[in-house]
Amino acid sequence: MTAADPAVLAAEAFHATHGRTPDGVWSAPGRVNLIGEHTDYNDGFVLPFALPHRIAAAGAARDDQVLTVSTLGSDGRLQQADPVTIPGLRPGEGTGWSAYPIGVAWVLHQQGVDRGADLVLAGDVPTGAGLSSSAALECAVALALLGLAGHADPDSSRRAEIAKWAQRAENEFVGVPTGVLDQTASMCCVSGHALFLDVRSGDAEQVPFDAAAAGLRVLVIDTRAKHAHSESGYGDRRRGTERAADLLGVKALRDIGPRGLAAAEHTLPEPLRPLVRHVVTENQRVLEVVELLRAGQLAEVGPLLDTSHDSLRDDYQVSSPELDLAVDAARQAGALGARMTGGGFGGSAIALVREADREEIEAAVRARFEHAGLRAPRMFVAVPSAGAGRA
Ligand code: GAF
Repeated sequence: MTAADPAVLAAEAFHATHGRTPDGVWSAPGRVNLIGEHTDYNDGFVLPFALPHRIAAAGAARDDQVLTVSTLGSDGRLQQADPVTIPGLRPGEGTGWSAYPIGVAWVLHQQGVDRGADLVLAGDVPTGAGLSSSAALECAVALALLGLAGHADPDSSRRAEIAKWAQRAENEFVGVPTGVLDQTASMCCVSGHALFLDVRSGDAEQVPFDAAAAGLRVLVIDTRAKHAHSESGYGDRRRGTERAADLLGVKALRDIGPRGLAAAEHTLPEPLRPLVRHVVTENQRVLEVVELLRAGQLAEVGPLLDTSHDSLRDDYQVSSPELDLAVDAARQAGALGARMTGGGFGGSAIALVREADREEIEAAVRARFEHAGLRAPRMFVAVPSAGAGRA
């Protein structure tokens, strides 16, 4: 642990706010999705891994049912949300960041967990970068509230359930219609592995993913273009795929396999066809990447990342000029493959690169952004890290 460790920062900020040490500190990571984008809400396959970047929640139990939450901003200032009484909460309460922790308390109350708590949050997951800072916050708060109410550290099936509660907080309390990818990654990933999740069945496999041992790196390129219009764009795509599934008479697009794609497209109205094409082909790409990882053929994954990005750009239309530039620059400079990661409309791309080429690729991406008159992107190597837990 270093002084800049979110768990240390949260504990120190808790002490400064409440004049005592917290009863505990829980933290949860952001994620990169290696592949499987916009497949989760179609009952499909995803393959994320956790980042070392985390949100920590330092907390102490209260004797009443009041929740207080503060967050330490990147400027070092604490922002405090208005205290709320957990049993009286209604969706729509809380503004901005505070709706997320309050939403988690609302869901937990429905599960019979309503002990009041004082929480102080701190973290280093970049916000608005498509790296799941919201899910990290939700999962850290969920673990903190459960822990403070006397619940033991969750086992793996309970972790998947907590991820669904965190998703409900986001969907039903905050009002953002996301799938369960980000929360499951934050709760269930383990260090050194990518998580192969079948969203429909809930089956999960920890697939060893040690890029460094293969002389490779996953480079994250945060374009620093925030997800403009992401919420309406995301909801539109989601509704489009649900309508397509309805018209095709299936529960979800997961039920359309690659062999059924041509027939499915034929029966759908023109605007829905590319959405279906993306989801069906993306699910297939996830399965192929998992096979390659199981076989230790990491470098072979590159072309599938490329096709995934092209499908998200051309068929699903959730990329952005900045993401396309990052992907194109990385590919041109020798990346084995590159794609946007997360919901899109801004945020981050990932590039699979040989370690020997990494600095050159980073320089090339930086130069292309500068030439285009864009803010310098933030880049770092993503190492598959641990999921949520008590610090
Ligand atoms: C966002 C959502 F939160 C996820 O549920 C997922 O749909 C992703 O976009 C796209 O794959 O991160």
